[in-house]
Amino acid sequence: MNTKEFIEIENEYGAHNYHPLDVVIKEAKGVWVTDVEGNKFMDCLAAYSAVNQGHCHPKIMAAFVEQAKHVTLTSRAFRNDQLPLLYKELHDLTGYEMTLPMNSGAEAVETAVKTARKWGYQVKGIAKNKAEIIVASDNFHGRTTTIVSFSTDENARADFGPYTPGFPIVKYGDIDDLKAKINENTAAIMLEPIQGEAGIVVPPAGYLKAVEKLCKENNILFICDEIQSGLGRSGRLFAYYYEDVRPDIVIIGKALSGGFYPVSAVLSSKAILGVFKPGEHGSTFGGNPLAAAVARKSLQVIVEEKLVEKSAENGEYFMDKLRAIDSPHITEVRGRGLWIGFVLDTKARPYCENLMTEGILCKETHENIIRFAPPLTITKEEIDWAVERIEKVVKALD
Ligand code: IF1
Repeated sequence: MNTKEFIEIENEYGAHNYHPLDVVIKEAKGVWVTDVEGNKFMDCLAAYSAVNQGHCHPKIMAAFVEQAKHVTLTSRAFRNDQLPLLYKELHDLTGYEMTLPMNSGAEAVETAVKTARKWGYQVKGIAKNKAEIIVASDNFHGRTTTIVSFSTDENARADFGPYTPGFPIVKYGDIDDLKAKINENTAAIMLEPIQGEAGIVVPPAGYLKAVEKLCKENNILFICDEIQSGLGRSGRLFAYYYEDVRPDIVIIGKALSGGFYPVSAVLSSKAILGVFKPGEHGSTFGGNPLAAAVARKSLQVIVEEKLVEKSAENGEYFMDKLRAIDSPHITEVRGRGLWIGFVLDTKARPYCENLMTEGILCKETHENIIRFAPPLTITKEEIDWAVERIEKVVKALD
């Protein structure tokens, strides 16, 4: 079957909740993917940072296949021999005392929300059903009904009400707005330390530090959603490292599985995750041995292959080269690590379509921003290859 035939079937039988580029991928390895026609492309999206380790990483694949031969799912009614080791390794890597495992990112965000509310009632003493969790404008935390309730993006939110109450929204990066919205019912503030979907928006210097201080002063939990920004993408293990803060709760997902499987988790202290007693929260698949084995190997690959350091170094290299492209349509090149927002004064979609013709896959965010976020395994030579083509596409559209 060819590209056109696959697309026809997909359009006929699948819900149209996406508008993908018309490339039907059949194979992938490292930074490269191949479509059903045999065309090769560089992947500059990396499944929104889920494949930081590169596609089909051989070591993660081996762990996946090996574990699949033994046991894949026990449910949490019984124990398995992988989950305890994942817990320990996450503790050793991040310093957080405890982990609560889930599957999708949205489920982990929901878990953090439930944690903060329960903590608000049981530890802080907030009056019944009054707990508030402050979130930021232009946030992206997932797609459940509660999470879209506090989205400021009408596309993500419209016609999904009635909405879950209890989520005041503050302007991202504005510490005074946050100060004004804190009250005795505030249980937590939840932020992306760098906003992804908003267009790789880095907050003003000192913002996260000021948030942490306000949280400490007011007995409020500081929650960082590191689902997209974490595990090396930003050039640090976690993006919050840039301001030397220590969130009370960190949410991870995506690259936790190197793209093999949905694996997410909430990291926190014993005092905070201790609010959950048996039966109060869970998931059929969360913490299953296949997920745990894949996550263990995915973390090991990040450390062993120095992907965090590579992201920092090659991100600078990539960004410098992009900044050197001279075009009246480029308004800004920004980001951290291999997480780059290429801001245009015009629609980004035609650029993405032409980049695809040149052999580069990437995705616009909002109307006018292209994000470049390749697997962290990308080499300088591959970046040179990409920049040559990006420059060609930019010039052709000038
Ligand atoms: C889609 C965006 C990226 C996330 C953060 C939680 C989640 C995500 C910071 C939920 C998910 C994904 C979802 C995916 C596209 C993608 C995305 F454009 F929508 F915003 F990456 F930028 N927190 N982000 O970025 O995790 O439940 O999806 O596992 O919805 O199409 P999930």
